[in-house]
Parts: sequence; C-alpha cells; structure tokens
Amino acid sequence: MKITDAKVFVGGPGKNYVTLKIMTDQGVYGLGDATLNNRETLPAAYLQDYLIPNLIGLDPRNSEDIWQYFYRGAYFRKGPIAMAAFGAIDMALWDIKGKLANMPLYQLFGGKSRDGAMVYAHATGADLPDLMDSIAAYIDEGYKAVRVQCGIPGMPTASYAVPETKGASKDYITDFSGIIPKTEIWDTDTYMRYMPGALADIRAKFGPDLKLLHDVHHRLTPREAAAFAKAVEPVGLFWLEDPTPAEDQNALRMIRHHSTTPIAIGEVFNSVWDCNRLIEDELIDFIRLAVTYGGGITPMKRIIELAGFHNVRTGFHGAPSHSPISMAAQHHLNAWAPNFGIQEYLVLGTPECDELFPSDHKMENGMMYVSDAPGLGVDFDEGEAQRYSYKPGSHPVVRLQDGTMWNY
Ligand code: CS2
Ligand code: MG
Repeated sequence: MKITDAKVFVGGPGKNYVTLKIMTDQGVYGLGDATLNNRETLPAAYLQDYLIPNLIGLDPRNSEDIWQYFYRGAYFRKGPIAMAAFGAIDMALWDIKGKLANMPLYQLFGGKSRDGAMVYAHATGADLPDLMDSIAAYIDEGYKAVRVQCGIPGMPTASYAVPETKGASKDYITDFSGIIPKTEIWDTDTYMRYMPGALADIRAKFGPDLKLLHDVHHRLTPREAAAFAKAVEPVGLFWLEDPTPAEDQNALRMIRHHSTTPIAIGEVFNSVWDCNRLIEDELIDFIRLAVTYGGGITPMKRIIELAGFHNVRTGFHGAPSHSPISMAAQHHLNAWAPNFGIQEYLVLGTPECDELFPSDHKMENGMMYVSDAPGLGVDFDEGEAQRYSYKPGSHPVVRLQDGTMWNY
C-alpha cells in the first residue's frame, strides 16, 4: 500500500483550521489536524514544503516508523510547529489504519473504558454576577463541569477570557482584527485579593457537586501560585490550571508542598520531555497536552500511559481553536484511556463547522459519546473548504502596570 498524494487546507468558519488529507493507492484517505493557534501558516508550510514530498510512496500502515522518520530526521527536536505538522500526519495515518481495520480508533487502542467522557465548557463574565449567569446557563444545558473566569474589580483592563462589558463576547483565542496583538494589563495583587473569594462565592451558590475549574493562565510566580492554591483549598476545585509557567518543572514542588488543590498543566507543551518530571514526581494531577501540537496519537498514547503509572489523569486541551479532527482523535483517546480525567470541549458545532467536518461524535448533557465509525469518525468536505481561506489574527499580549512584559 502506498501514499500517493497529500493536500493541506487552511481555513474554516471563523477559524484558521489546518487540515491535512493523505491519499493512498487503495482509495482510502486519512485526515489530520495541524492547527497551531495564531501561527497556522507555519505547520502548513512545514507540511507542504518538507514533509509531504517525503510522504509520497511510503506505506501508510507504518505510522510508527513514519513518525520516527520525521521526528529524528528533523535533527532539531520538538517545538509546536514541527510537532503540529508531525501530529497531522500521525492522525491521518491512524485514520487510514482504522478505516482499513473497519474499526473506530478507540478499538485499536484497547476498546472502551467508559461510554461517555465528561467534558467542560468555559463560563465567563465581565463581573461575578455575569459569570454566575453564565454558569447557570451551562448547568441548564446539562454540563457537570465548568471553567469559571470573571472580571476582577480594579484590574486595569479585562482579564484573560473575560469580556469588557456584561453580556459581551471576547475573541480571547483569535482576534481577527489583524496580526498585531492587543495589549492587556495585569496586576497580580488585585487578582490574588479578589479571586479566592469569588471562587468561594461560586461554590456557595452552586453547591458541592458542580465541578469547578479555574485557569490562572500562567500569571503567577511559584510562590504566589502556592499561596493561591492554598487559599482556594476550601473551594474544592476540580482543578487549578496553569497556576505558574511550567518550563521550570521543579517550580511546581512549591505548590505541591503548600496545597492539595488539584493542578492541571500542559496545553502549551509539545513533548513528553516538557512534562516528564511533572508526571514522574506527581507534581500535577492532570496532563493537558493536545494531540495536535503534542505530535499526534502515537506520542500522546505514550504520555497517557506514563501518566497512568503516576496517578496523573488526562485533561486534554480543547479550546475553541481546536479542529473537529483533533478533537475526534482526543475523543477516541478519552474513550480508551484508563486514566481519563476530563475533556475541554469548545468546538461547539456551528452549522458551517458541521458542514465542513461531518461527524457523529455526540455531546449530550456534558458527556461526549465517541463515534463508532471506522477511523477518526470525522470527514472533511473539500467543496465546503473552498469557501474559506487563511485570515491573520492574534490573541492579546499582557504587560504589568509598569510596562513589564508578562504571560498571556
Ligand atoms: C486556554 C486556551 O482553553 C484553555 O485552557 O488556556 O484557550 C488558551 O487561552 C488559548 O489556546 C490561547 O491561544
Ligand atoms: Mg488553559
């Protein structure tokens, strides 16, 4: 069996999805996703200029060797651009494998460990009452878990993922007004003084059963993060996400030493070497790498299995920038993984998105039910794709009040 061709498509309804389609001499094709949020043209170029010419003629069933060929052959290791390009190829080859076996991918991983996989959405508000309304709306839709972010009184500008005014929305993932990012101003003391109390009010209002997640979005130092995690222990969060930048994996020891609040980290990572210490020393409770910029299903399965030896559960990234293709790959991993935790799910099916990516993965009452179609269980309408093209966009950057560059 041989790969005969491959095509890359950039674009989508309100998004710059990077979709790879690999064709074979047996007519079976595979789909992969290389969407790297706000840098989409880069993995697309890597695929078109370097990887696709090397794919032609290879046997698509040899997905492991092809992954090793590209990873080791690149010489320069890791990085989100390369791993997103490798990830798209890997997803497409697994899709082909599933279609050849006439099995949904979760069957090839080891079958189902659960029927439904719990998901969470993003509740947000310009102020706490606004956020409370947003949480109530998600509960009415049947969600068992919500991420909660709200405006902070006294903060110089709106905070991460929070609209400027009540009821407004915010393009915190990609603002298509241009490639030059807007600047937000952050003040840690204002946040530290307000947010623990706001989270306690949310818990008091909605009771003990609702799973509450909060994303600090890399904004605190390890010491501040330890103090914050300790202060919110009584809230009983499902997880506190990205409390501090984790390039320094050892910094997480400070948080672990001072608090039992569950910690989730990993969405900005792209390799097991970014998180092996966090997992092996059990410095986190959930690993968040995404299958796209984590290099695909092949490396992600290894990371899931490493995490399983160390009481670390999965909590894959699933922001609005994620393609239905990479989400489909994660739905199959979530159905199989014995150490599944939760799935972030914001690919809310707009009619245009469903037209472009037909699929029968189903989200109901806050639970995702994986497709039983062979392979990934998602398709791609090339005709529909002609309606879309790349649009430059960016998310904000963050500075402190004195102008110091900080973490978005
Ligand atoms: C966020 C992301 O979903 C999350 O947990 O951290 O949406 C993040 O803000 C975006 O991916 C940034 O591009
Ligand atoms: Mg996050």
